[in-house]
Amino acid sequence: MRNRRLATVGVAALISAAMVLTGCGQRGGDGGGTEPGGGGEKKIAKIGVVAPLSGGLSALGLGIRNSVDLAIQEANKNNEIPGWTLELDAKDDEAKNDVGQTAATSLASDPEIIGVVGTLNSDVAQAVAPILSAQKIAMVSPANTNPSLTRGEDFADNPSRLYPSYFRTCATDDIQGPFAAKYLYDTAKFTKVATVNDKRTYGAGLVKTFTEAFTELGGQVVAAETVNPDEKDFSAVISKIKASNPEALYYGGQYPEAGPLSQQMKAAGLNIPLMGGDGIFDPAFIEQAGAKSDGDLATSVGAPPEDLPSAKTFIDAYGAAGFKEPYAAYGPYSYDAARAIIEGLKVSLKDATDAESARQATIDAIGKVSFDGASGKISFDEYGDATTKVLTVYEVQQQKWVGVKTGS
Ligand code: ABU
Repeated sequence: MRNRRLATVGVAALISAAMVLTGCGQRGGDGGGTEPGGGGEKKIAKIGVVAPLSGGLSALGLGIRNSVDLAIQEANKNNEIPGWTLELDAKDDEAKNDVGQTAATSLASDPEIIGVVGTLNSDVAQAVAPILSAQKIAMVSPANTNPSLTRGEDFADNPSRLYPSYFRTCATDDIQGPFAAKYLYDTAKFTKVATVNDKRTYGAGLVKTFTEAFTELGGQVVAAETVNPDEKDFSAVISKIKASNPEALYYGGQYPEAGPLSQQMKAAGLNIPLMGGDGIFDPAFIEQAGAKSDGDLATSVGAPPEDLPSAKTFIDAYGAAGFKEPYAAYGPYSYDAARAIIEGLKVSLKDATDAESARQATIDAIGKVSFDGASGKISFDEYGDATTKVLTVYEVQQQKWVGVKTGS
């Protein structure tokens, strides 16, 4: 009899071990505490990240990943979702649509994935969002600013939500472009500008909204040029722009191209400020643009985090966590994106047996969140857009980005 009981205990232990090894959704938790019926075992829900973790834009992508990691570590430590352990699964999209698509497909095939923070790039999001949406996986971007992702191509006149599982914590380019236009026209008093965009969804869309607002204010766009993403020699486009005699250049794209463009403009004698959007707001822009970049400008999402009382806890915790890379432009927004998912999970996982069956309830709960985040108040409108829309103009002063105007 005693031997039979020992054998039964042994088989149970083997099954339990096999479930752990085959990833059947329960592992020993690290948050402590025995849950009713859980026997001390915790179920697993994973939050994915899709962002550029390598390549030219990795300064932004690694800040996104680390900030999500911090939110997950804190939620586990504080046992915020009793009975569950949250895990991070970060995938590199290399800022490329096809790589992002592969990353999203891999995440979507994992039943433990319940939400994803990302992407950085709006066009990568156009490839990723349909895949995650089809599997009812919530996606919260801290950085996609192209308005069509939430409100469709006709976002101004006939908005229509494209992906029911897509949300974002940042402001959008239909606000960012006009915000920059108003600064150049009203504050800097420039009436003639040239524009250049990198032909990608974000860059082309940003220049369009800038141009509409700048001309409406009474300004003139004296040259409108494009460059190819990854281009590094801008001599031809600089010659064309120089001939049109602009007072500033507005660039739609990101810092790996904007930095060298600014450097080459000044070297060619075109000593005018280059202004861009959040895609150029990183110290890497200044490093590449060089000593003559003082006076260049960028808008970025939110108020400067170091001026925000709400961001102080995040900044301190990020420092204490010992990440190698800075949180960069989207740190507070990425932390808030992960927090929005975690707030949703507090509702959706409460009585759930597994992560996969709680996906729709998670999307529904994220749509209703309202909390004070690192970047400010976090909630979403009926399209999945952030209800708080704050932007800041930064200027390069003595080789550092300095906030010069914040508004909404
Ligand atoms: N918002 C800047 C990051 C790039 C993008 O939206 O494509």
